Amino acid sequence: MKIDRIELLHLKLPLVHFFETSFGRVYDHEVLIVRAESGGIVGYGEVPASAAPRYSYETVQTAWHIIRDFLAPRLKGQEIVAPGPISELFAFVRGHNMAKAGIEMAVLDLFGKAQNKPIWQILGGERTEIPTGVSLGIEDTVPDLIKRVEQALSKGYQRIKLKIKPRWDVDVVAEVRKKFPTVPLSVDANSAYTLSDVEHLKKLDAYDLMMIEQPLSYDDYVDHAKLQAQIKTPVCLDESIRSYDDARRAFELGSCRIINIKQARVGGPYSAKMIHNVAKAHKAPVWCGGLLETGIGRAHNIALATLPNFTLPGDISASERYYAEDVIDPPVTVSPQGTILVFRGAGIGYNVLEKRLARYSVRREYVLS
Ligand code: OSB
Ligand code: MG
Repeated sequence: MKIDRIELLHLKLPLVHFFETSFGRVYDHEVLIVRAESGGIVGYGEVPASAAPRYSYETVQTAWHIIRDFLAPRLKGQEIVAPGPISELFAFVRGHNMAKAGIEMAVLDLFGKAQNKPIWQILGGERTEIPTGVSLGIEDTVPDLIKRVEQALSKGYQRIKLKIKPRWDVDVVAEVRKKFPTVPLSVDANSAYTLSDVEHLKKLDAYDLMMIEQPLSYDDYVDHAKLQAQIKTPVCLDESIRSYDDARRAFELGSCRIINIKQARVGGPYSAKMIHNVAKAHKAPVWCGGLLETGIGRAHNIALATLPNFTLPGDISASERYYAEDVIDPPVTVSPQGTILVFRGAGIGYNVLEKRLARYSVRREYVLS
């Protein structure tokens, strides 16, 4: 298969509710949609990079630059013989995993549609229904947060993840745990702490948390290993794991017991699958994280989460939690049991609403034609 054209769309979508992490509050989200065409078929991928380099150094602007000036030209005239990692093709660009992932997702969708198969089957997934949870941001008050937890539980979500930061952590978790004694609960610090906080973080061990996600620096393995040795709560790494080798290093050092896999962060669905495999070899469970994706990235995440070692509920929530109008039809919904039924259709299995892409686009351009 040859890629005839690639169009990039920069979308800006208002969130139904602001989202606050240890690095700040956002009211809308910016992403790139990669629209790749081959022989009249259209494949879609997503770069959920956001406007500012907070979670990652990548932004929608850096991804635009990297795709337009380096990655897309590399695809010109290139025969892609099978769905799979296109990482070798892009290895000449260091880093910029989100930009690479957006293209790999679009190519996978193209192959799925060409072969009339859902992308999860091409990836080797097995699940027809995936368990799911929700990630709840920092609120102005604890009662506000408790209300959000109640809402999420009434929708069926199987586990609640709370964003924490210094001064919004142990006391907040204590109150939530008191109100919901048996709910599967986890916390995510997005690198808000250092090893000097060990004594404070140890207090979280009292609340039966499934895990603490990325408590320390975004590029660290050594301090996380020291922390894991001193706390009972399993450490889960998110930001620190960008590749198969990162995952291997983390397991060798004892830096974590769980990995949050985001295909955008690790360079695409096939790198994500390799990390899934190395975790499985270490008998460590994984789950599928999210970056506030539109329905396009969300569909790719659902596909990834059908792989067998995605045994923990992920951060793949219903479209309505993020956006009043998603760009896919039907929107992603969550069952009262807290599961998402895996799509049956070819490729990403959802119809992409081109009119909505147009409505939310602030810029679009053919980067390969
Ligand atoms: O650390 O998992 C994270 C959102 C934006 C940036 C980082 C993270 C998150 C989430 C939300 O936790 C996941 C989602 O619901 O898409
Ligand atoms: Mg995280």
